[in-house]
Amino acid sequence: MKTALTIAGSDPTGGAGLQADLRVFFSYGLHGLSVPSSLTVQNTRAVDSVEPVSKDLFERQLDFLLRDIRPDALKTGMLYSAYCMEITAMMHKRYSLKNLVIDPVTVSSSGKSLVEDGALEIMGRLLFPLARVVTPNIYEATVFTGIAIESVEDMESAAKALKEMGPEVAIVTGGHLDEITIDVFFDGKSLHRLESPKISGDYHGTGCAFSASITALLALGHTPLEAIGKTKEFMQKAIKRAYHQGSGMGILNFWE
Ligand code: PXL
Repeated sequence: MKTALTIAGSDPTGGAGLQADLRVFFSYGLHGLSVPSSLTVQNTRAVDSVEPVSKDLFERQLDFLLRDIRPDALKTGMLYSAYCMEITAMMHKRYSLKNLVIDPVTVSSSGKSLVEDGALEIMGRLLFPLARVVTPNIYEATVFTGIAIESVEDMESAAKALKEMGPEVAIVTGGHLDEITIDVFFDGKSLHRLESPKISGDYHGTGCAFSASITALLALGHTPLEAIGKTKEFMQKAIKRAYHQGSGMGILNFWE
C-alpha cells in the first residue's frame, strides 16, 4: 500500500491539523502516518493554546518511524518550533525522502499564531529548498515574500519569488476575483491560474486538506500540475458536503 506521512499539529476537533490530513490520506486509499509537532487545545470556535512536543520526543518519533517505513510522500503542516523545522530537514536528508509538500502554516482561522517567533525564516531557509511543492495562502505568501497581494498579478509575482526560495513548485492559494477563487501555480517555466467557483461559508482546515490532497496525489504518482487540478475538484466536493459538528466552523467532508 502507498503511504503518506503528515508532520503537523494535533487538532482535537479533527477539522484541521494531522487529523484532517489523515482523513484526506484515507479517502485516497493511502495508509496514513503521523508525527505530531505540537498539541493544540481547541474546539470548532477557537484555538485556545498550543503545547509544542519536546525536541527530543519529536526527533525520536520521526527517526524511529523512518528507520522502518519510508513514505511515498510527506507533508508538513503546523511545525510550530524552529527545532521541528531543523529536525524535519535533517531527517529528509538522512532518509533521502521524496515528495515533500510544505503548508507553511502561520495562524489559525480563528487568529491564533501557530508558529514560534522567528521560526518562519528557518522554514524558508532549511525546508523550502527540499520541497517538491509549497502551498502558502495569500497571507502566508506575503509573509514569506514581502509582496502585498491585491491582484492575481501580485499572486503571480509572489509565486515567482517563492520559487526562488528553492521548491520545485510554488502554489499560492485563495485569490478571489468576484465569484471566482483563483490559485496560482508556478514551476519555474509555466504559470497557471486555476479557477473554481467561490463557495461561501466558514470552514476550518481548508489549507490542511488542500496540501494533504496534493501530498496524497504525489504519493500516487501524479505530477504537481495534475495534483493541483484534482485537488481543486476534491476541495469543491469537500466544501459542498461540509457539516457542522460543533457551534463554530464547519468541518470538511471527504467521503463520497
Ligand atoms: O489551519 C491551520 C491549522 C493547522 N494545524 C492545526 C491547526 C490549524 C488551525 O487551527 O489547529 C493543528
